[in-house]
Amino acid sequence: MQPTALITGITGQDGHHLTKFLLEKDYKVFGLVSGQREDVSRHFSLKFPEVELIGGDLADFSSLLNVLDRVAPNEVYNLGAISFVGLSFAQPELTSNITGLGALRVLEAVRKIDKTNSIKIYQASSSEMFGKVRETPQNELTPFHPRSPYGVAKCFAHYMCVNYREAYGMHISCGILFNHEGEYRGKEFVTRKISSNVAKLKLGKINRFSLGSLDPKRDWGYAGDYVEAMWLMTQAKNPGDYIVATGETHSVRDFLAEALNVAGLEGGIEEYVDYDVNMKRPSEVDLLVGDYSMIKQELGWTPKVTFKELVRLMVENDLIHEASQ
Ligand code: G4F
Repeated sequence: MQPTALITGITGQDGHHLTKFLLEKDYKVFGLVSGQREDVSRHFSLKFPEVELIGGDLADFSSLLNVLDRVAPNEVYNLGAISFVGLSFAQPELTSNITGLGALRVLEAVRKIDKTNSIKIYQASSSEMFGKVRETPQNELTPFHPRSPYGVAKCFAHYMCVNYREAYGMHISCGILFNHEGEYRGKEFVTRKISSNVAKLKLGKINRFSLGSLDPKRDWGYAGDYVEAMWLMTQAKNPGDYIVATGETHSVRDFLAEALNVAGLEGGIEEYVDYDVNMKRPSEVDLLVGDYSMIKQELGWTPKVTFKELVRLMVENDLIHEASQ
């Protein structure tokens, strides 16, 4: 029988990659979309006409019950969240409601609907939970110390998943995903902000642009690789929590320098980039790097796209995109 998946946050970056991945595996895919984002839903439907989008909201429990009742999925991927860390400082309550309580509503709705305890759940946990890191590299046993309302909300959601798994025997897995980027990344995130502005510089549309601190270091992988890890977790006999990362760390400065290099822009960072104090966060995560040996050993997952390939992919994509605007 054709497997069925329900994805929350389907119109986001990971939703795009996961939808493509599951359709290639012959899944019937349903997506939860909030009514306020009609333009986004229309755009998504043009790209993936075979996917059924259903109105509902992570802030509304009864809408989740209705969607689950109608779809009867084999797998639920909870990717929906207020995912921009910067915004979470300005809207901590909204972030807690959607990113934190939203996950709890999904768990509780599945528990109510799923009389045979057969639905498998994937929860998008995050390396932001490590925050002020206690050890390097971070692994599944590293304690959490979140540094943003987003990180705190993700910790809440993560521990709820662990509790529902232990309390009710549900098949719930959390992927502790480190930063993952690509062509569908929103322009509010630093990698896409860099790739799109570097493309504009190259095409002569702008002369300079602004960024916050260039010092923070991240473990950046390709989102297309990471959705395979999500799927492997839902296929596993036993659920679990896994680090999904590349094991390498690079600063924002490294990403910027490589992007300028790919575009063939010489002259150094100072020639193109100003410092924007407004990008400074009340508390920052300085360094993230993940140890993915557990998922490699248990589920056979490894990252494929390297850092340099990722930067090239994003800059080349934005050169095409910006040239057509
Ligand atoms: O691209 P960012 O906004 O990603 P951040 O905060 O690491 O969060 C992302 O990764 C998390 C996984 O660890 C996810 F959970 C989360 O949903 C999201 O996908 O910022 C990366 C770094 C930060 O240190 C930020 O302060 O870049 C620094 N930065 C410097 N200038 C900037 C800028 N970030 C943004 N967004 N814009 C700037 O101009």
